[in-house]
Amino acid sequence: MFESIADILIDAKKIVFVTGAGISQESGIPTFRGKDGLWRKYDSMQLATIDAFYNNPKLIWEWYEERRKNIFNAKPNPGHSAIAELEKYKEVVVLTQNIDGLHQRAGSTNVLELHGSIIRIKCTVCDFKDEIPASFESLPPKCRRCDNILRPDVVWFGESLPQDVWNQAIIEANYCDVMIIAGTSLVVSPANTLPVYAKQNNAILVEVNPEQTPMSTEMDLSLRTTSAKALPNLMKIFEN
Ligand code: BJW
Ligand code: ZN
Repeated sequence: MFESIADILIDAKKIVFVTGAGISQESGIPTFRGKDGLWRKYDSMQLATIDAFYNNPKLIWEWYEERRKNIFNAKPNPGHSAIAELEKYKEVVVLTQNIDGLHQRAGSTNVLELHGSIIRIKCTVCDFKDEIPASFESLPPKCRRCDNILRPDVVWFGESLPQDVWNQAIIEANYCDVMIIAGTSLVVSPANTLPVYAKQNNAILVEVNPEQTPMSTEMDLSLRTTSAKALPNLMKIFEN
């Protein structure tokens, strides 16, 4: 099995990764739907929708601030590093649903953040956007341009993905030789359609996930282990 992936990777010109919360699990960041997942503990509709935010902006902000601190203290794991390392040998694009910035901190240079970023803020009214300062005076923070409340620059349920990012993600999925799908349950649309675009254009699909996903039967290969174990192993084929 390993030899067949090795051949595929060595021949590939462009490799696209589609990543989700599972790739950061070994950095100590909880997933959403797994055993210790956030949506097992909290109701997603009470925390990850614009209605929930307007209902209680302070609560939502406190939740994001707690997660931001955890993410700030986390480090990229060998899965993130292996993807970054692969840029030495191949054209690599990372399409991530994660908002944690760990791919970039590991050194990946071509990352499209489909669901936004926890380190950015945007205004609920005007087009002000910025990086989050070290700390806020009070929550929810106010826009310095129009004095309305700011929100985390992330994509909640029922909201569109950033149009330019999504359009580029479809292009990347259409034009890759190999798509490696790591650490995502593939239940959230539209990100879960990316492997379909790749498959329609004859890309090889490889899944890295200890559990099955709704698309497992479409994969050319499924590695049923964690990304911090599987991805560095895959990259060993380029050594020597
Ligand atoms: C490991 C591992 C290890 C563990 N190594 N692997 C009905 C009403 C309204 C909307 C909808 C509806 N029906 C469908 C929709 C659309 C909706 C949707 O898909 N909902 C489904 C849940 C049903 N999608 C949207 O609303 C999206 N927008 C949209 O569609 O716009 C058009 C539209 C507009 C209006 C109405 C309808 C449509 C936006 C989706 C935004 C998702 N936002 C979140 C929160 C982001 C901010 C934050 O973090 O706070 O994004 S939700 C959450 O899910 C987060 C993730 O990015 C996303 C995906 O989760 P992911 O990454 O796959 O994680 P998990 O936990 O699900 O899976 C982890 C996997 O890793 C597991 O498989 C493990 O086995 C594995 N694993 N350890 C490798 N060590
Ligand atoms: Zn504003």
